[in-house]
Amino acid sequence: MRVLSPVACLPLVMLTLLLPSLASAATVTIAVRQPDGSPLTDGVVMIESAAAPRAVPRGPYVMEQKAIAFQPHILVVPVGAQVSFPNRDTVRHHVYSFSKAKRFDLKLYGREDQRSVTFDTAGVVALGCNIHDTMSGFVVVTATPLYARTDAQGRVSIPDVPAGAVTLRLWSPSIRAPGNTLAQSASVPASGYATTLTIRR
Ligand SMILES: [Cu+2]
Repeated sequence: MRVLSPVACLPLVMLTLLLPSLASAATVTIAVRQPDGSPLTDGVVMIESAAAPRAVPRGPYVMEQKAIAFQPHILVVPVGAQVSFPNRDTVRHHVYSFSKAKRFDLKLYGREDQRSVTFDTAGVVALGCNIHDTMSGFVVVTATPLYARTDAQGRVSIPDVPAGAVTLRLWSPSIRAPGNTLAQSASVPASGYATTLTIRR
């Protein structure tokens, strides 16, 4: 019988310690449908799991003012992210928010001028411009690193979700519910999880 030396055993022990955490991470796939069955393309899906680490900002995060509009219309960032607000227009903008998650006011500034704001509380921050009433945008600030925007088919695929109990949270400005949010609990098996969320009228 061959006896393993303590040195040869060491990698095995390390592998055993690593395996459970690798094996229990699953991919969650969600299709989001509007009441008429068409895909919801401006949704943000966030998965809350007690076993997930806290989201870490990896910027740069940019919300432009371009052609008298916020671009992108919706920006998702982790808590603590610093977002710059460059003005790409020839006119001046005055960006503000009255949202609970972040109140701020960037006084009139002109072309290629830049201001930045740090978002330190999770929640949805609605943006407006004091000069242009039609300008509307959102910064969605998330504490969980497990998030994604729905694509053109209304789908998200989120890897590395710890197996076990989670809360699926869906936000979209078009959802007519408190906080424009729908929440649902789910149990994610290690083999992966797929579901369809349909927004009620
Ligand atoms: Cu403006």
